[in-house]
Amino acid sequence: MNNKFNPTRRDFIKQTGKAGLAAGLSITVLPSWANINDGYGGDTGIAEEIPFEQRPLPYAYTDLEPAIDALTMEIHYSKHAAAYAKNLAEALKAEGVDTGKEKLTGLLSRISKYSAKMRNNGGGHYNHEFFWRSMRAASENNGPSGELAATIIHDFGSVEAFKTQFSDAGKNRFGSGWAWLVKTKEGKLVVGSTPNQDNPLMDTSELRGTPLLGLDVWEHAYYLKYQNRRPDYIAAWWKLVDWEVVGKRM
Ligand code: MN3
Repeated sequence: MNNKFNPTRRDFIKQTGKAGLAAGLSITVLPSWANINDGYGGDTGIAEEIPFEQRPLPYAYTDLEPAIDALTMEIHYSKHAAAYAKNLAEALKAEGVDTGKEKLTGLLSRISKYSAKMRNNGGGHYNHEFFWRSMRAASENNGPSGELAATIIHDFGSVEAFKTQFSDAGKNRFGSGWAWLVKTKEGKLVVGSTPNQDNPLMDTSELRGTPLLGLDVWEHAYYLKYQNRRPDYIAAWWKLVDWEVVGKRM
């Protein structure tokens, strides 16, 4: 197994701990990848910026068990997601995108001007990098807090009502796609879904806004363990959501 792509949690903490010391902090609340306010998602507002290359996972393949099994994580990350990153690199080169100047969120906000290959793989790469960092090892009593919880309750009625709506968006997405929680231009939280590897940053998408949480409901994300039982995968996945990251994104 390649260490570069399968960091242990200890390595991860060691790295981010160093970054925290370099920044004059005793400990980092969020690791360095969570520099979430340096990108501009076109007319959708400020969205989490993501590099054009695949980053190491912030946890080991085994860390999300039992909700997501290690083999699914390994194949999902090292085969499926790696292919999106590779194909995106090809499309960027073929279509003359200067990745020194362009940002992924900006490119996605003007995706209608690019090829289907750019759309599928630019979206695929962004969505997976976003997804990996929306999760952490499962914990009990996991839920939103603070301003995020208050806004969810304001916009959906309750946290449970929000989770039901989000789960339904994932269950009801026909074929392959994603369920999302987004913040609209007007500052309202909205749940929806996108087909294939589209996302709410794309100018081609019906659902527009700043993504706060995304769930991969492609069969490759759950089939080994859950087969056709997408609802069971979604129910188990809630235990993995890193609400701290979701709150920072808001
Ligand atoms: Mn996937």
